[in-house]
Amino acid sequence: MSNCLFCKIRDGQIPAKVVYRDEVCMAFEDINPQAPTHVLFIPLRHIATVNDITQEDRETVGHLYTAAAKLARERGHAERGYRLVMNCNEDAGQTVFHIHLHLVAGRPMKWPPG
Ligand code: IU
Repeated sequence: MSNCLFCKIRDGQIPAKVVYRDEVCMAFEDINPQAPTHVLFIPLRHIATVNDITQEDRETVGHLYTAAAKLARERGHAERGYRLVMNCNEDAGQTVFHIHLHLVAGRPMKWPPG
């Protein structure tokens, strides 16, 4: 997607603090962190919303979770816990239309979210 912010981060056209990258996904620090750890995991392939995930994307989506859990472990968040969130469309507050898994950790969190 030529006009997608996260495709531009993927391609290095917009700078980001990249913390992980492999052949399927990458992760970078959220520009407006909501917790001591706030990292976004994106598939390299552009997928606009969770509504657009297909059967063929199952491994890719699973990959985002395993990569996020690995980073959470590496940063020492496994024991106390962390939150993984993927917002979909307006009511959930999605603002960037390239799916991204938020890894939020390092402070206690409330449920339900606002
Ligand atoms: P959302 O789930 O679509 O609401 O999350 C988008 C996130 O992308 C949000 O937490 C922003 O702070 C973050 N972000 C970013 O990391 N870099 C940017 O250039 C922009 C947004 I614009």
